[in-house]
Amino acid sequence: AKYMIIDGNRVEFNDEPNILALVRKAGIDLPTFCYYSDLSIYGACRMCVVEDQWGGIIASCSTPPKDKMEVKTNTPKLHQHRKMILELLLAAHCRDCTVCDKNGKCRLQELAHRFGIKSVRFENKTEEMELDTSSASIIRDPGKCILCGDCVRMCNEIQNVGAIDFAHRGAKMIVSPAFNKKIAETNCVNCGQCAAVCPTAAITVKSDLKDVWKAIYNPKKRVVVQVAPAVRVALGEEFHMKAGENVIGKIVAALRRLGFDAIFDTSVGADLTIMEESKELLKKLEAGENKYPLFTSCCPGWIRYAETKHKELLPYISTCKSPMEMFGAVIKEHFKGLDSTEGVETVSVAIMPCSAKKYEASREEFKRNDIPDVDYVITTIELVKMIKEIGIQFEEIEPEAPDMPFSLYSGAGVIFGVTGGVTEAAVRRVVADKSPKALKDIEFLGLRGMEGVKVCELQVEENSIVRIGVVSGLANAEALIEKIESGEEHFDFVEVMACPGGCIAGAGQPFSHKEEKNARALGMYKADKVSQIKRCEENPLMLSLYNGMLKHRTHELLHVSYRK
Ligand code: HC0
Ligand code: SF4
Repeated sequence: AKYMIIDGNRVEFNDEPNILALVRKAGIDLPTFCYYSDLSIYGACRMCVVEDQWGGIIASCSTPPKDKMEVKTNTPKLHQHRKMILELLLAAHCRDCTVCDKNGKCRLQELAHRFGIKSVRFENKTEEMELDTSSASIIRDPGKCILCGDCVRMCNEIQNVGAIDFAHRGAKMIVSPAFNKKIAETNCVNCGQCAAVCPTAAITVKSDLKDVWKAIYNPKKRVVVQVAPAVRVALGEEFHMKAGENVIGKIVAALRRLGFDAIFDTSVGADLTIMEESKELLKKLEAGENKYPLFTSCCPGWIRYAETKHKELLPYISTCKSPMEMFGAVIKEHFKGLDSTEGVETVSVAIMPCSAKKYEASREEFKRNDIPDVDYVITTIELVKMIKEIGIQFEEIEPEAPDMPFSLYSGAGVIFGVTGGVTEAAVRRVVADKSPKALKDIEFLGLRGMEGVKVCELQVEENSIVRIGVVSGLANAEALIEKIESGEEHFDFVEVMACPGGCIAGAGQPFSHKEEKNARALGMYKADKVSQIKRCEENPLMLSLYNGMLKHRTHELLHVSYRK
């Protein structure tokens, strides 16, 4: 086997892409800002340097391992070098840590602490830079940028959006939208993936906590909350629990203690979505060959991408509102009568793993009589902050169930939170065979797994094969769209989620690497496994909704048109 000598120890390698990966394999957590394993290597931060056997300093992230090469990670030269970089960064950085959104989570703060930096030898050159608060979902604070470029590469390479880039040269260099525009004036799709990889608070997800607290403390408001599928498998990570552990019962209990008046699960909305979307799919299959598939509509980042880059696809995107917005409309309708008799006003809050949901909730299409169906969206991380602020001992709290009358949901609704889940839920609905064996077969169709592109075929009736594409990450979506438009590939149904891996990897979730994301995905499927209801149509709540509130109002309450 090939090997390197790292700090005197032999470390074997085969397909590790760079020395940094090997160093980490050797159990050394080399400090870095800009190395994020899913992105291309940029080598900007120079923190991950190592010394070779001739005393040369090399960036370990951008150097491939070489057989029998010797490096050291801990020498006086390296120590000085890293301290110097940190001090230079700190000299150019805002140091209002105590009031920073990333306080306690900032990589610069963490490394300054790790290196015991007590003072900075250079003059503080921080300039007051204007915040960009134009977006409904993210805030840019260029004064806190350390130019690692992770956000730029995320937005370009993974999301194919290119809303932000480096501007100016030398000391004036910043990351910003082209022509100094505000982020809301660009093609930004609000996915927040830039914020998810930002090591500092240069890009953060906007917070709506103030408004939510205000509503909770107002006795004239009935504050109703829904919790998205993916939140349950990630929130525990912030309380020393394992990634993927399903903590929905604890979340419900915590929400009650926080003062929410009624607590529901967005998976109910997901069941509604499949009831509607499967109708569209069957209609489409009946109508026969079409160049374009039916695209899913539940991801607001994807909707925005289609609106800005692929208007021609809009007629082929499902008219279903997202589960959040369907359920939002149902919730507002449900409490309407009670509100007027009790003299209160229902405020609808959604807890989402996603930053784009904030933008979705603010869209005009989701207002009826000028009132949004979902008033506030807060992220998983914002909910963590609420729980910590009040001091609820999350690890100790006993699980509780959501409220009537919307307390039932299917496992199919829960798996919406992971890439391929929406499709699997739809497939369970449209196949005629409802046996346990058929359910198992669907599990192995190829819809599961964290790959960014999945293709599979499904036999619905004797001689009809349905071709399905599942993509996550918008660059993957773009590649698939190109194949569809050129006629190279044909699909009947395509699921698109903007975030790589689906909602479990949304920008509102705790910071994660591949391992956590994989564990969260497994957690979603485990939640389905233990649920007694496997298909949306088996959820008794659907029957009562369709015979009641939705009887003549599915179009009004559950569908939307983006074709402006
Ligand atoms: Fe998702 Fe959803 S699955 S988008 O990822 O469809 O955010 O979790 O809530 O709406 O259900 C996010 C997650 C949702 C919606 C659902 C869908
Ligand atoms: Fe790019 Fe998404 Fe960030 Fe917008 S939110 S700048 S689209 S990465």
